[in-house]
Amino acid sequence: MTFDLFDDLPSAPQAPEWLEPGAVVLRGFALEQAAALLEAVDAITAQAPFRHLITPGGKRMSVAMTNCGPLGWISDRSGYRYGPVDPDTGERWPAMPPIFQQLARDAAEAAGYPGFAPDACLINRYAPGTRLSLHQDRDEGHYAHPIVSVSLGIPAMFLWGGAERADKARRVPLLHGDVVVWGGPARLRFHGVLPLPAAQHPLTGACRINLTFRKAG
Ligand code: MD3
Ligand code: FE
Repeated sequence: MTFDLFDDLPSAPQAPEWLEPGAVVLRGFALEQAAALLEAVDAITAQAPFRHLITPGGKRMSVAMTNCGPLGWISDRSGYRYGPVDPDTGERWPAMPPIFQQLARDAAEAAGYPGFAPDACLINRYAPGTRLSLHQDRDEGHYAHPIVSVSLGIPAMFLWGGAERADKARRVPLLHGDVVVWGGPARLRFHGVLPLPAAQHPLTGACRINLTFRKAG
């Protein structure tokens, strides 16, 4: 097990941690590929830059987002949806790199969902102070497929709620290299991210990148 100056925490793959049936944290699952994943993010954002989307209610999201793969998640005054084209460039979203597809497939399989073939990868960028308020992911056609999320860079405190917005939420720290798989009964849980504390990571600087893989089409 190795420790570093930045977080004093183990940086090695761990045994699966089940949050509840259908939701499992695979600590360190993406550590080995982290640098390659971040290089691929740089190539994607050169084609489809990070942007702050506007919610249907007219608010600017504090998380900066972009996408890769056949479908991308977008929000504007007319609503939330998935679409094949980046509204900022008029071009299709960049292709999903093979290392993304393989990691999503491997993580889903490790959580009991073999054969996961996502068609959408939302890339979220958090700076210190960025938050994501409690919400459900309900814009995908297929709740039968899991969602795979990959955390890179500085740590975040994830909020894991219940079936109702008012249900008490648990706090789950998500660190560089952690992968979470959400499926079955956990798929429609309310969830969010607390405002990020200031921190530095050697690979990302003062930022957190989260990849979420979905079957949206
Ligand atoms: C639980 N992103 O993009 S990833 C999102 O850290 C989103 O960027 C957060 O919530 C982030 O929609 C959390 C973990 C996650 C993703 C999807 C879920 C948790 C989930 C879907 C259902 C339940
Ligand atoms: Fe979400």
